[in-house]
Amino acid sequence: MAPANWCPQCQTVLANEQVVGEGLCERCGTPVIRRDLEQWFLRITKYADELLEYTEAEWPERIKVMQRNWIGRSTGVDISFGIDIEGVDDKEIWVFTTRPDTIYGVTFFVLAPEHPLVEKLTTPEHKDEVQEYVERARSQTDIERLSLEKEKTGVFIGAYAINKLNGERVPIWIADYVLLSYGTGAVMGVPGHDQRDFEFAHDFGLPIRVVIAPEGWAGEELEEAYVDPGTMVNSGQFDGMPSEQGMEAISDFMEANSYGIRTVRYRIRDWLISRQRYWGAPIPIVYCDKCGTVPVPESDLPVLLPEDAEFKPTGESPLKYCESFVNTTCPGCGGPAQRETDTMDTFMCSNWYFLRYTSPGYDTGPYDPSKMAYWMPVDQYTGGAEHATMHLLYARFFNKAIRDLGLAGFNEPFTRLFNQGTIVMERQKMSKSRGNVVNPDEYVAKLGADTVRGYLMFIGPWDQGGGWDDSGISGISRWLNRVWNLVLEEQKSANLPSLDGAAVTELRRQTHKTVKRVTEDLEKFRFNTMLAALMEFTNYLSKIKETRSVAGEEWREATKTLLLLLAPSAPHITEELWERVGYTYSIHNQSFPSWDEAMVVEEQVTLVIQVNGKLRDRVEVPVSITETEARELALGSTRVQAYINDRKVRNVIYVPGRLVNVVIS
Ligand code: ANZ
Ligand code: ZN
Repeated sequence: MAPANWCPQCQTVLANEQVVGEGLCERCGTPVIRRDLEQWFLRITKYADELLEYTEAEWPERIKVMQRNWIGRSTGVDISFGIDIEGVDDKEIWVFTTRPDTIYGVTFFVLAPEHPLVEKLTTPEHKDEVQEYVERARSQTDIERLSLEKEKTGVFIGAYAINKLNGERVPIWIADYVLLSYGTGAVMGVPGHDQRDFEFAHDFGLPIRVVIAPEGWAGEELEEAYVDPGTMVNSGQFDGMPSEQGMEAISDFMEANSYGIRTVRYRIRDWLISRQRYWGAPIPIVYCDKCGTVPVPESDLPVLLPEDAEFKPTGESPLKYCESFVNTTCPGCGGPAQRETDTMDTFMCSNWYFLRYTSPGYDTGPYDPSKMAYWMPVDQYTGGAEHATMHLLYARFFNKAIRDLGLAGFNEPFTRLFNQGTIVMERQKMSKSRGNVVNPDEYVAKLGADTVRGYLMFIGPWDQGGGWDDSGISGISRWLNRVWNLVLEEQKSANLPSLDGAAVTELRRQTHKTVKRVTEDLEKFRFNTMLAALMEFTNYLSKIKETRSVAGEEWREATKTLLLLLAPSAPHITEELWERVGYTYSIHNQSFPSWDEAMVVEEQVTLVIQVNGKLRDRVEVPVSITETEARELALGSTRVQAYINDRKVRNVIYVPGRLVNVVIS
């Protein structure tokens, strides 16, 4: 953590005078935005590349895409342009481009209106117009400014830039579609091959030159920018090259002549964590007249918020005028000193709260390192997708930073991430203002917590959510009542045939199959299909209980398994049943049932394959084989093939689970 005094692009630490004013990084020419010295930043940019990799994190693709876009890595070239104006010391301006192959197509040059060079380069006769434009641009958001739909605006500042590749002089404009905060805050205008530049040139009558020819191009004018690869034209010694190759050749050429540097740029900026408000963890820094900016030593951590702060309607943080908090002694020299009164962004705490869960009572540090090593990383993290680029990215960064400080032995905080869906009401998000909020407490009071919980699991795939429906929840309630009766009720009829032979085998098979389905669904968070499997199993057992005597051990085993499988979903009712049936407390301390793979293999049947009604082959297939699979199997059989030879297949008749008859001419 540090006040931002490094270049956001090349990470070079800047000289102090550079930070105080607006300036350009001496090493890479990036504008260094003037920042309030009291703002604190975390250097997330240092981890940008590592954050693009998810080798140890099994995360949903769309979250990874959102994070990657947020980080916004682009490879390209920083190119130096000369400046043609008397009396200016800066003899060059740098641009960042991802398309060095288009360098011969530059017909103008654009600076962000706030670029530090604008004032120096604007010629006297353009001053007023430029100043007015800069004011207007400052009042817009980046999103407004970058919008493709927006009409292009801009003004010429009277100066010229020199393209060092061909010596051409091009006019320098300012326009709000160029942002100060990205790249070098400057763009080489290539209207032939960039749509924004195309529109700009079109609106202001600037020349549009084709330097990457589309296939079959015969010199005609373009109707819009041609942005794909092509053949280089109007590009001096590079003419005739495929543009992808030209990209490398031109980059090499510029690097060899020291006016281009291959570079990687990121959209992500360092994380500003300073907040001017009371809530949030205090930033543990002390300012001393003698020693300067001094970190609070570890032995004095944590710095706690004062409880006697007064809240006044001043718009300022109450910490600023809370003397008991502000005034302290310097950890360096023992003299009087003042505390930092900014607090940290609350995302700072959500970076690591789960580490504290591993040892909540530990009082000599944030967490017990051995407990942390045992429990972390988090195996399964569930949260909303709205946190994709804030909390979830910050937490990954924080983890990597503490790892590098030797405080964590793992690379990613959350091994597996799952985004839960939303429960909606009549296709609308529940909200107080719409008055469509379901209050779960009422349903818990009426139908029980297990029912509400079960219904939420059953309502739809966990990552998609679903629509709340009162008849759906009563379905769950009825099912749980049936489970209750199934396990406890006496059989109605006393003289039913006993459960034996094939029926027992089948019961065991169904039990093992259910264990397998439930276990696999549970691991994949497919709670809705898991409950469906348990419902099917309940139905199956109910039928047996109606037709067979269930006095035997096999039945007891089957219902015991049902309870164990249901326990995570309906913890209360299963605990109660567990006790009533006579097992020892508690059901939640039992091992989860396991299955025998041999018991779950599908039953096989023999499929007869005929050609024109005559038996030609037999194959063993699972009973669940589909018609398409059966047909393919029959037609693929080598024996059948021998009969078909080059004759035409006229028809394929399928009798489910029994035969396939191939009719040939
Ligand atoms: C010339 C050029 C020619 C460009 C061409 C593109 C196509 P990404 O991919 O997002 O990194 N650019 C650079 N700095 C900018 C700024 N501060 N504000 C607005 N636009 C900026 O975008 C890189 C491209 O965005 C750069 O490549 C530059 O336009 C523009 F046929 O340079 B290009
Ligand atoms: Zn001091």
